[in-house]
Amino acid sequence: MVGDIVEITPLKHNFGVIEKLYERKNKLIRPYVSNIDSLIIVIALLPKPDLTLVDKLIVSCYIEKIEPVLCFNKADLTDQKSIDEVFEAYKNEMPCVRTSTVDSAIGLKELYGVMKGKLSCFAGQSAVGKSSIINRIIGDEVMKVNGLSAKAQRGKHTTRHIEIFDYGEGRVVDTCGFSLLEIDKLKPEELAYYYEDYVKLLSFCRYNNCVHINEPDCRVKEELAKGNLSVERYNRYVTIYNELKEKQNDKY
Ligand SMILES: Nc1nc2c(ncn2[C@@H]2O[C@H](COP(=O)(O)OP(=O)(O)OP(=O)(O)O)[C@@H](O)[C@H]2O)c(=O)[nH]1
Ligand SMILES: [Mg+2]
Ligand SMILES: [Zn+2]
Repeated sequence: MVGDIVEITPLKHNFGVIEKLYERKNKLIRPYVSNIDSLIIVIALLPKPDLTLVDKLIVSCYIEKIEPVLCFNKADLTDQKSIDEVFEAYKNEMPCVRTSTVDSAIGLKELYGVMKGKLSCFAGQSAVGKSSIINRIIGDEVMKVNGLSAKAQRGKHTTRHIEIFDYGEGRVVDTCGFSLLEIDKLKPEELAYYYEDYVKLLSFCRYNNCVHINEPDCRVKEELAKGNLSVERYNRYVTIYNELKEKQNDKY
């Protein structure tokens, strides 16, 4: 896996043999990387953000003990208010940065700050601008970039390989865009433990194993009704819960 720490015996012509693979501190299947410190989840106005995908990536990060960062790129095309609306549900939990790789390069300094001294991996849908940001960070056109297909408003899957770059103050991995993700090895009733706000409220729910969906006297539902939690993110939580439930039912 890209990110693996190995011992090799060098052979001729830039070939080598892997002799030993060191234990991985974490790994993700999508993107397919190991040993990363933070995952920078990139969204943009176009392609239309799939926030369920974002939420699944965040859960995967927490499972693997990776720090998630939310990055809203192409900020030059969006007003601050629309970006803040998306950030609202995440900003207490993780760094949320708006960026642009064009014109005056909004937010890139802030992003550098978050990435400093770490191995950061970029992830997200095709054409949100992952490779464009990495080119700005490296200060060179190390990765090819490409536009959206005009008709479908979807990405063209320009990046087709995963590569680590060392830029002096840290290391960064570019990855291929994707739009589907399944969370492995998670029981539906475990999902709520990966939502910080829900964990904080659990002790106030009537049942100590409350999954905050159909149980009576659920504090999460009360806070939702009061407008203290994001209803959109909660609805996506229920979607992911149901997906995990279906997967579980398929198994037995
Ligand atoms: N307006 C605007 N366009 C941007 C910005 N960043 C990237 N783009 C454009 O968005 C398109 C996609 O950029 P890429 O960097 O190739 O996107 P990617 O996320 O690496 O895509 P894949 O490799 O397919 O996963 C290109 O046409 C870029 O020029 C930005 O900040 N503002
Ligand atoms: Mg790319
Ligand atoms: Zn509850």
